[in-house]
Amino acid sequence: MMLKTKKDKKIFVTSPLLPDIEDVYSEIREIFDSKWLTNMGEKHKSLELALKNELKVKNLSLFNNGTIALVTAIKALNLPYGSEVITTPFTFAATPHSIVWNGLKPVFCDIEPNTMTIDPNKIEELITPNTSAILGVHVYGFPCDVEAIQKIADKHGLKVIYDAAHCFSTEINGRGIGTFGNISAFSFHATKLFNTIEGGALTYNDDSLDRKIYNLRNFGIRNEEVVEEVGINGKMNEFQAAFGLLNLKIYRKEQEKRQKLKELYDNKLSKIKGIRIPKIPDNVTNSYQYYPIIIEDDYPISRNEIYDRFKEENIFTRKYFYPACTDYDCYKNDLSVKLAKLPVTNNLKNKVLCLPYYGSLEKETAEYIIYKLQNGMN
Ligand code: T4K
Repeated sequence: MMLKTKKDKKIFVTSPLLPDIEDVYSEIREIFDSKWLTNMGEKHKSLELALKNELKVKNLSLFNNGTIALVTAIKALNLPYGSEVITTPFTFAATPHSIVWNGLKPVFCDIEPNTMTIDPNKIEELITPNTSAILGVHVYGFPCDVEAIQKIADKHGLKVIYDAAHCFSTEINGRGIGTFGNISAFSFHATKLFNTIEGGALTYNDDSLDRKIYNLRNFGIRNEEVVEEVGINGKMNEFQAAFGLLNLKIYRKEQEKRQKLKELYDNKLSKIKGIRIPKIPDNVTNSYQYYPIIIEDDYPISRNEIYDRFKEENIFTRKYFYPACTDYDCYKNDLSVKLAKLPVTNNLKNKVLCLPYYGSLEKETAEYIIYKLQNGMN
């Protein structure tokens, strides 16, 4: 089997969801007419309201990107300076970096083998008198065990933050994913299912966090004469918000296409010896953000060899999340990182491969990817 397009076209792990360009022009025209480009304008207000409903959350604050949102979430909880935050090493760099940017210490906990999220059974042994919070990541859109984590947090008086970058629109038993824990941070980066080019949001149930988060996002400025807090500039601009309003109208269609692609991949790939497909729990709606597969030891070649062979054919799969955060130069020499027991992470980081996964991926390309995997990449 040959892929017709393989020589002249690069196939990436994702392709951004783009609204109709004519609709974008008309949004830009409105922004030009209004001469209001940023600082919580009309588009910003509309998107905040629309997303609050879409994500079924009580409070939502937009941000200029997911990382600044996460940094601000941690800051808003007033955790004691230098305290420890238990988190996962199986995530994007932004997660532990946000902890460190707050003057706190990430303590890495191993993950659960199916959902690849922080393993609640391994959290308690890491709690010390210096622990202040747990930061879980709903990685690839698989939710953390939110109930078990909340129980541990309540027992030990800890705050809970969720990095929800991968699970736009996910619900657990009909409840918006952004309503669990104290605060959740979403990313609306171009590579995310729902994107505002760059962007993000915080969601939270506690109304009293509203003023704090508003301040932290806007230099701490309350009005022309009052600066209440040492805030940062986390504001989303009107162009980003307009892009989001348009993508909000079309992301469900994109999810439907990805659902079909998932069915195609699932049907064929689940029958291949040596390939495991992690399963999303039945009570959870899928965000359709990533399509990770696990290359087990009984597959004829390794995950890295598969990655290299696809690359030779202009198909760029991704090894999210290899290296694990505990392998980064900036973390690996810390004594607690050296001593951390992370067998599941260290196994899975060498086995996960994210396949191209987006609505406009041609069926022929998906079938070619399947065919190659069925034939040991020969
Ligand atoms: N927490 C978690 C768990 C996250 O995964 C992320 C971000 C964050 C927090 C932080 O949120 P943000 O501050 O980013 O809002 C990408 C994204 O840049 C990053 O947002 C994302 N996670 C991460 C998992 O993936 P890279 O280094 O893989 O990006 P890059 O440039 O290699 O893009 C991946 C592929 O996407 C490319 O091969 C081609 C395609 N692509 C990319 C862009 C930017 C396009 O087709 N068009 C584009 O415009 O990090």
